[in-house]
Amino acid sequence: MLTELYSMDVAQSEDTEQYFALGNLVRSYCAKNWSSTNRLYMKKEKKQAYYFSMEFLLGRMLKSNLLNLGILETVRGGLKELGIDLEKIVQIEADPGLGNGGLGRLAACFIDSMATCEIPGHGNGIRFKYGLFKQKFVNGYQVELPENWLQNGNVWETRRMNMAVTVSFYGKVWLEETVNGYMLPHYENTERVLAVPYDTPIIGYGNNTVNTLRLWSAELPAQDEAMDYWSYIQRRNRIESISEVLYPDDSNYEGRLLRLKQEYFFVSAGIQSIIRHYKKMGLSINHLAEKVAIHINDTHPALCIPELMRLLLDEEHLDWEHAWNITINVMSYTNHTIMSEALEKWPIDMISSLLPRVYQIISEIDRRYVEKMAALHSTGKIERTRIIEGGHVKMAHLAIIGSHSINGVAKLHTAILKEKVLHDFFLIYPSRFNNKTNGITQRRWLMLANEPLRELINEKIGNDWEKTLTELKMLKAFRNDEETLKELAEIKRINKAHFAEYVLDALKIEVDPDAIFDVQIKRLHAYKRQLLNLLHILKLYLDLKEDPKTDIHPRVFIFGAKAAPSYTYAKEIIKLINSVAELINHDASINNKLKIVFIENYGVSLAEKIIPAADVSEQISLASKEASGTSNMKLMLNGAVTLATLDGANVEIRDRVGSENIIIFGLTDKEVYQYYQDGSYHSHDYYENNPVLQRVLNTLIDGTIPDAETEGRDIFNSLVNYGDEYFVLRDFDEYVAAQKKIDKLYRDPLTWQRMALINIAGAGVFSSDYTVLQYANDIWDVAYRPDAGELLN
Ligand code: Z15
Repeated sequence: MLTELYSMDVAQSEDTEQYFALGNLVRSYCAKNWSSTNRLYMKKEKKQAYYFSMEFLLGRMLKSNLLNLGILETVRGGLKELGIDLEKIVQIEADPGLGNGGLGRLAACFIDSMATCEIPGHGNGIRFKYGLFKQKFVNGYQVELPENWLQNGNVWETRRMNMAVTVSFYGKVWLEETVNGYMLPHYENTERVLAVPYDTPIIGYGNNTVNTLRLWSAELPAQDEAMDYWSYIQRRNRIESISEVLYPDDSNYEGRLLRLKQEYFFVSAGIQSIIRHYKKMGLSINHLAEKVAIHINDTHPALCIPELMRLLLDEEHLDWEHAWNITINVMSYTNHTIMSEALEKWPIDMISSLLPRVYQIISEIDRRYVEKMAALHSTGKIERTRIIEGGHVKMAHLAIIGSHSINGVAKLHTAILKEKVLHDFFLIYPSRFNNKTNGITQRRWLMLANEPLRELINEKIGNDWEKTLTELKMLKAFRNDEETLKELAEIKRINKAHFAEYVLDALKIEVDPDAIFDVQIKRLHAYKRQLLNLLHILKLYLDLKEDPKTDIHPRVFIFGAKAAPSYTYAKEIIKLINSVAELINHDASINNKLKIVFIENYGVSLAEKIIPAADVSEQISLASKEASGTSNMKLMLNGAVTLATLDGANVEIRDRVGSENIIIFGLTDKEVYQYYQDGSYHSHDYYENNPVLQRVLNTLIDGTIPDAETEGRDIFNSLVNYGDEYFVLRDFDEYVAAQKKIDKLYRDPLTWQRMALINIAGAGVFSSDYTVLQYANDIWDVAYRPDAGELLN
């Protein structure tokens, strides 16, 4: 292979060539199964599920492909004989960061699990030229750099020019009656964009299934090349900008025109290609819903609904009622947040000028909704739930009205949707609402990221868990087996030492593998309360300054977090954490009892290093605000003990491991809603009445923390004087007490390792295999691996 590609042999080759040679080899190795999977789906006319998502946060694929193909060890051994270290060459691959955080990583876990569970299910999204920005710290401030992940090419993708479709924007549209009585649109002056698909094989684990992730790239259509040279260059740039860059906002809506273009671009391209494929099978469009399910991942692809309507009406000439029926049966929608700032609403002007025909259809959906509901519900409820309201198109309302299923991502989250955030809709469409608790793939997050743990588990209980993660419960039998608990401790110690090496190398910070590794890795957002973590660190610092003999077990606080570039407050928190790190890490009198490690550029590849080394998993969002969380699941699966509020999937983690094996603190969702109702939270009182907290907060403004005056002042004000929106001060005391408990538990190694073991044993239900099987069964009505069905009982 090396010879074919680069006319050189192994001895001459470098890592990069070796990586691409191996990548090409793997791709051709799975090519047969890829086409046979497609042929099988075609021949059997199997119903297909398409997961539409703005983001797919895949992570590197070489090792995961080798694992899923069952050739990881063979290849590792073969390379070793050639004197090549597999670990070294996998690092060459660019980490495709085509997502922001949880939502994008969930999509990546889902496509892995769909292939493994033999679900005919594919991803549809955008091939961004630039992924999520690369984060650097300069003087402690976040600086964003472009992530040019395609620079050295991408071995996994195949460009399929023959499957390109055209997507149209702008222009004028009017309806005219045709001879056979249809009202059909005429367009004038539209801007046409060529959508070119790049397909990536998604390889199932231990089977012959290879599904497809189809990512669209925007290009200038060929006929436009004939125009004036400079207009041509200009137009080409305009068009190519559509798939240029991923918007870096997580759970925060920014109403940019280019973002709306992106949304329509991959929706229209995806649906056109689905219909084209469907018709190739020679089936009537009337039966579309029997063969196609489309899933809308958050509201970003909600234009799927009017776009499918458009194609059914304008291209297939169905009547409205019939088209609407099909559309509802095809579409389903997942809600990922209750935070109001994340809810997408596009100004009417923007949608109607960019997408005139789609806007006509949205208005008609809205008109019919209001008309139909008038007889059944109060005007108040109808006004609150209609799609077009206050000069905007509300995308969540569109998604709900146009789908047969609406799900939340954890039990608590779904309950809050039904009872609070979407209560009106729940009264209107009770049977559409359901829960699908998130999950993670054990392939990437245990088998690949933590090989020593994988081996230990296999030694103890065999490897059935690799396909059926709930089998991990067998580990409980070892809860009092000292030898197993010691082995578990030894593995954790090895992983920590390994990570410590990385920290020393990358950040020049020395950390002790015998310290507690306390990890908070997730996007920087006020509701996730990295500040609560920081205030506790400051308290420990003050305790140690006052009395250097303060008896605490050494701790390394590990943070990984990117802030949206426009999110000033989040960026101030990053700077503050870095300044506190400066203060503490260089204070000799702290005597290495405290260290802060803020990892730069946190993403999938770094998560794979950090998670196996974690002792404590910080899941401390304000109750009701984190829809699910998924790092909580990855960390528990790797034997970390969770320190958590009763939020998102933390509640289900507690139910699995029992209250003795998780540390819970803080307000409940009910209490938070009670505070909202009676308006009785006054954060200033906590500052006034709690001397410890007051002393800690004063460090933000009294010069204790170097080089963070502005940030310290702003953050102090937000907490003390401007209401403390996320109840940080309210939960402070309980958090400190919970941390004390952690310290005490950790000092009793057997107790701690028993907790770790029970967490691993209880993580089985959080496999995304199980999650996608439930989607397949309850929502999409598509087939799955016959023996996987038992997971559903
Ligand atoms: C995102 O990553 C999530 C929600 C959003 O609305 C957006 Cl725009 C991005 C996250 C949730 O915050 C997290 O709790 C959840 O686990 C994840 O989606 C996957 O459902």
